[in-house]
Amino acid sequence: MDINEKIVQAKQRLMFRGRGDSAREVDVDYDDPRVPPGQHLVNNWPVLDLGIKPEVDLQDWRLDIDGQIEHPLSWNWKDYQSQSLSHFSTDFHCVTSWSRLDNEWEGMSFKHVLEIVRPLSTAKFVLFESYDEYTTNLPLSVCDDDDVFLAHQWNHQPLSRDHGGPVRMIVPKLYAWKGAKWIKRITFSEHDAKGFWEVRGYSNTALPWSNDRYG
Ligand SMILES: Nc1nc2c(c(=O)[nH]1)N[C@H]1C(S)=C(S)[C@@H](COP(=O)(O)O)O[C@H]1N2
Ligand SMILES: [Mo]
Repeated sequence: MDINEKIVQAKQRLMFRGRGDSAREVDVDYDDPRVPPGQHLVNNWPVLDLGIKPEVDLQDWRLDIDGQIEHPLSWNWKDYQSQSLSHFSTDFHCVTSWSRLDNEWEGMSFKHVLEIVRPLSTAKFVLFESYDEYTTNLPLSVCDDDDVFLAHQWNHQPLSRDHGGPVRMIVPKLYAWKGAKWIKRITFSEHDAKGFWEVRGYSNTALPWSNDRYG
């Protein structure tokens, strides 16, 4: 599996293009209080990845959760499905400037994950790893929120491979790169470790409402 460096560089250019540049104001929808600064609405759902869309059969799919927790685990598809699953309706903000409102999801609340694995008091950060070798990182305090979840259905259909199926993370309050598609492993840690885009100049905090795009 090779990450497509051209795609990586093109995405970096897109992200940095807007830095301090008033020309981007044309994209701002001032009338919609749900659209963060510098974002515009789309009706479609663009696909963003590193040039790899891993194909993970349900019978091979595993989600490992490990690190500073009382109960490390490895869920297969049946284990995942037997957990308590919920519905979510959330907005989606990509740092390349598009936003998509009112997505309907089914998935597993991250609070439920935390109840099962029980982080130790030393756990302060969470690292997410994907089947395409993508990574992204978050403070545990940010993941421990009612609207953070693992998603396996979007608008009442199984989450497509393009969008990160079988299962991806969704963190609605942050730019979408913080939501790992094709999720494979979640590791709780004492220390922060930057993920794929965070080491390439994206913000470590990724707050759309603060226009917080670069690190
Ligand atoms: N595994 C993985 N997750 C990923 C990415 C990726 O390249 N690989 N790209 C991120 C970025 S930059 C964005 S904007 C969203 C895009 O999700 P979408 O393709 O479903 O719109 O996924 C995020 N999660
Ligand atoms: Mo993105």
